[in-house]
Parts: sequence; C-alpha cells; structure tokens
Amino acid sequence: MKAFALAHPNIALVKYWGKRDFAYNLPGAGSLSLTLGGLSTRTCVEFDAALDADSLQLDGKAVESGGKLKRVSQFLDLVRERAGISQHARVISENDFPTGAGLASSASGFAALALAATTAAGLELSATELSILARRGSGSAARSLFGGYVEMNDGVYAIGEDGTKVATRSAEEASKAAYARQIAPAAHWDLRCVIAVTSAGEKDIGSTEGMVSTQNTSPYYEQWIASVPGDIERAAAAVAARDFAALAEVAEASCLRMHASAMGADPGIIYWNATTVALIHAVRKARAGGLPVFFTIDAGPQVKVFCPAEALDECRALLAGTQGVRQILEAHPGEGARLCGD
Ligand code: 2P0
Repeated sequence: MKAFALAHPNIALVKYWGKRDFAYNLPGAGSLSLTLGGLSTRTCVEFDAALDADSLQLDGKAVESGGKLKRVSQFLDLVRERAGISQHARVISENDFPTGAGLASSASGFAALALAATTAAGLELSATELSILARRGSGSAARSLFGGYVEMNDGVYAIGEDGTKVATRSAEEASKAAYARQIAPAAHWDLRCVIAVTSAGEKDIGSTEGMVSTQNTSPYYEQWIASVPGDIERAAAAVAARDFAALAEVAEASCLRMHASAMGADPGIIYWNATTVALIHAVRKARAGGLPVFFTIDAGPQVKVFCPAEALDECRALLAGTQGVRQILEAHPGEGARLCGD
C-alpha cells in the first residue's frame, strides 16, 4: 500500500484560466503546454490502517491543517472511493524548485499524487483515466501526466469511437471528456525554458481564487474564453511545424489575454511586479533584434522565456542582465509522470 511517483511541472503556451464547473473542476477552456524536465516533484503515498487522519509533509515540513491538507485529503477521498478502501494515507512530497510562486507546483504535485496514490491503493488506471483524476486535484495537473507537448480538452465535446465530436450534456459527462493527451513527444522539438524568478514568496492570490474572481467580475472573461480554441489550433500547428515565430506570437498573445481578463476583475488582479514588466520589454526588444525568444507568465510574477536550444546562452544572459531577477532556473522538454523507487 505504498508507492513513489515523480512528475514534472508544465508551462501552458495556451493558458487555462476559469472553471466551467467547480464540483468536477472542469476548465472553462482547453489549453496547450510543454512538460518541463529539469524541475521535479517526488511524492510518496502510503495507506495505513493505523492512521486516524491523512497526513501531509511538504518539502520537509509537516502541514498540520489548512487548505493544502484539505485539498490533498479530498483528492485522496476520490482515490479511496474508486479503490473501495477506507485507510488514511501518509503523503510525503518534495519539490526541487520553489513552491507556490507561479511555477506550477500544483501541476506536478497532483500529477505525482494521482499516480502514487492510485498505485498504492492497488488501482491500475490508463493515462487518460489518471489525467481525468489529476484534473480533479488541479486543472493543470491533468497535463503533467504526459511528456512533451500536451493538449488539454475542455470537455465540451467527447470524441466518439469513430472520431466524431459529441456534445457532452452534463458536468459528469464533461468530466470524462476533459483530459489531456500528448500531441508531440519531448524529442520532437528541443525548446528550452529559462525561468526568471523575480520574487521568492508565495503569491498573494492563488490560481483558483483568481479564476473565480475573474469569471465572476471581469467583463473580459467571455471574450477571453472565446479566444482560446483558435489559439490552441494555431499553437498546435506551430508545434507540429516547429515554427518558433508562430509559436512566439500565439503564446505571448494567450498569456497577455489571460492576464488582461484577470486585470479586468473587480478588484483587478495584477500578478506582475516591476521586474516582470521589465522582462517582457527586454524579451520583445531582443526578439526584434533577432534573438529567438518569447515570454509567458502564469499566476505569479515569474517570467518563463522560451528559446531554441542553440539560443540558450544568450537567453540566459538576457535574463541575468535584467535588474531585479533573483534566480534563474532552466528546463527542457520532459517526460510524463512515472513511478520511481524510494
Ligand atoms: C495554466 N494556470 O494553464 C494556467 C495559466 C496558471 C496560469 O492552470 O484551480 O493550479 O488548481 O485547477 O491548475 C494554474 O492553475 O488551478 C494554471 P486549479 P491550477 O497553466
């Protein structure tokens, strides 16, 4: 009743922001991401009849109470229900990168937890079933089950056996259709991601809270959601063709539209700091000067800059030379979640 799993975070090139259903954690739109090797979460789950509650240790510290423990415990309830077991579990999880600062730790965290917990509970789920389950923990986690370039469905349509699209009619049906799949393996295109950490603390407004506020109060939310399917199509075509300029255009547009929808909330949500903005301008200026780079930013102030492998040194120097950058992390296309030894 014990298993270890490893998963990488992922960065969305076309973003997910908003929820169509809370009970099933259905995304308001699809998304497209790259799984990031070089950054990892390693999680151990052990079900134990001697425990009278679930316990969580995160990065060496016991999490005694609060939202994080509750979120993990509710997720374990889904696994227990499916496996027909009632034991509580001991969960130990370690990130080798900063937690909660917009580096998608919930993506790698719930992907690793889904795989470790189902294995420890004796379940054998397909990759699609694991993706659906991981989504219940965190929307972006559904993507980290897979390596390389990944597309996430919004669940509005199910793909029939003959490949035709059938509209889903309830949240329960949509839940079975809202999963991720690999569109190209890691080896397809050696893009690098250089992450400029501009603030080390946990973000003020969590993703879920930010999404809820945006969809409840931003007049731009509907337009944001309507823009996503076209961006996914363009980004998927750019990945298939390894067209850096086309991917740069659509990824920056998706990022800025997502943040614009959040800034339009009441009160407006601003995840950026001065260094975030300085990096946006530095990246665009460098690209105008011929360096193949583009930026993307999630629900936090860190800036992720993509470049082809051969531009890595120049890209790193660009970020290191920008005032206010505290730390630089590097990632490359990574593999999907997998079981590992202790
Ligand atoms: C994404 N983000 O597509 C977007 C872009 C952040 C900005 O998915 O509420 O932690 O746990 O489902 O997955 C971060 O949100 O949100 C996220 P929940 P999640 O990567």
